Amino acid sequence: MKMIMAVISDEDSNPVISELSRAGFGVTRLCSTGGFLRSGNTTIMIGTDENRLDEAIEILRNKCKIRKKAIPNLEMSGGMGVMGSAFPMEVTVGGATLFVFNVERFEKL
Ligand code: 2BA
Repeated sequence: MKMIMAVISDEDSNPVISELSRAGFGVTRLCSTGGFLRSGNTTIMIGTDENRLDEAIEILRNKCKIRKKAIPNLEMSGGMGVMGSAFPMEVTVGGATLFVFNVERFEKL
């Protein structure tokens, strides 16, 4: 068994989760915050048989849209978080950041 942990945009989370559920995957959604933008994103956990791993990843690929976003220019300020300055910068957001783990044991008690 495999566990996919995917960080996705909040905007994509409902269509992704609906499609995964429709296809019979078990999904857990976690509210998360990106370390760089310090804004909300969604992390989903999908436990699946290895033979359906690519199918789950294909759903993520099809439903997670890549977008450009203008944000205040970011400066890290010694532990005080992210501060804005005058000139916006463009970052790519969306898509999905995936981590795939081997699951040693899976049980429902
Ligand atoms: P954030 O850390 O908020 O990053 C959002 C987007 O900002 C990133 O998208 C990337 O396009 C940009 N970005 C991040 N660090 C940057 C930097 N130092 N300079 C310029 N631009 C930068 P993604 O790479 O697609 O990441 C989306 C979210 O996935 C991240 O949100 C974070 O929550 C998670 N993530 C990405 N890589 C990760 C990793 N290696 N480990 C854990 N979480 C990760």
